Amino acid sequence: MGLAEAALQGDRRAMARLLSWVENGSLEGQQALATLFPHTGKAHIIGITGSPGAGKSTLLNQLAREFRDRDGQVAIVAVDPSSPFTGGALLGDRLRMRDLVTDPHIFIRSMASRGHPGGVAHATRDVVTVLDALGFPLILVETVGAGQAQVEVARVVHTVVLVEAPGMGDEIQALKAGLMEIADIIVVNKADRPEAKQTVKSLQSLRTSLPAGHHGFGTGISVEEAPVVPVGWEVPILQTIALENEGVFELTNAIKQHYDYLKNSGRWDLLLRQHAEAEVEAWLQRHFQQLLNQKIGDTGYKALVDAVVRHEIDPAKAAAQLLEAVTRPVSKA
Ligand SMILES: Nc1nc2c(ncn2[C@@H]2O[C@H](COP(=O)(O)OP(=O)(O)O)[C@@H](O)[C@H]2O)c(=O)[nH]1
Ligand SMILES: [Mg+2]
Repeated sequence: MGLAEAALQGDRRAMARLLSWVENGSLEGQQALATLFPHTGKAHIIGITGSPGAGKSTLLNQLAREFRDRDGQVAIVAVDPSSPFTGGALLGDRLRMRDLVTDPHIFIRSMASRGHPGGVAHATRDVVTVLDALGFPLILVETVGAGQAQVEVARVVHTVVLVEAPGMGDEIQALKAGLMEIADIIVVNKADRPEAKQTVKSLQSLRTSLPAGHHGFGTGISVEEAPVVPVGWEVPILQTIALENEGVFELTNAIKQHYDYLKNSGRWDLLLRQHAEAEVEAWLQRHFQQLLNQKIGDTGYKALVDAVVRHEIDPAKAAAQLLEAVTRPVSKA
């Protein structure tokens, strides 16, 4: 029996090894992904994003317990290298996570953000695919909300929860990073702080300043694919005190409501199509990159770019040459 089959039958050791393969983008991992693919498509995948220190991990810790009680099983994928799940956090935080780590109904995976040739987003997608195939009804993905790689998370998940902390001016950063555009639910955590009210207010005004129907269109989705139905989802702004488990139940409700909205409005199918396209595109790029490495190599590639820099060859012709070299049949020596 292969590792994928063993994992499908609930073998945790097999699961962990399988995830390592997949995370490293190894050939075995690719084969396992192919075996598992027919079993995917059932999980609700939720992204938890926001600046470092906003309280994402603490919130996730509480959310996971809540969802475990509702849905039986939860998987957590931490892409944040400083996550307490990876041991990179303060002792107090680590202690809070400890019972979670030993909970048989909660599976935690920390991503080593190096190693995968397709980058973090691709690695995360592959890991999520495995967890989906293994039957986790809910998969929570924690990412630090900075940079393009993080905005790419939107291509992996169905529901994006943006976590903000009061008094950090984060809302402006989130807007700049394009996170406001992709958020389905906004959470102001650390609502025990007096500045929380002000943060909620400024988020409300930022939300209304976004163009109507913006939603989900910050992720490279073409306009033709816009749903026929009205947008119909007003991004809620919730408050939580993750440390005291306050507002967490309401957040799980909002997440469930967003899931129902996706299903009932037809946006779910649209999302699946967008994800499928993004995945095919990512694989295409990876295959192409591999061929490029095999047939031209780094030096050959650089030489061609140098020629463009010297204006000896135009960029379009350089690209055409690369394509030709890559598709040329291997000559017999
Ligand atoms: N006052 C307060 N502190 C919190 C709250 N939630 C988390 N924290 C603290 O904020 C710090 C950062 O939390 P963490 O979950 O690691 O944030 P992350 O970097 O976004 O994952 C930790 O020391 C937490 O104990 C909260 O609701 N109120
Ligand atoms: Mg964290």
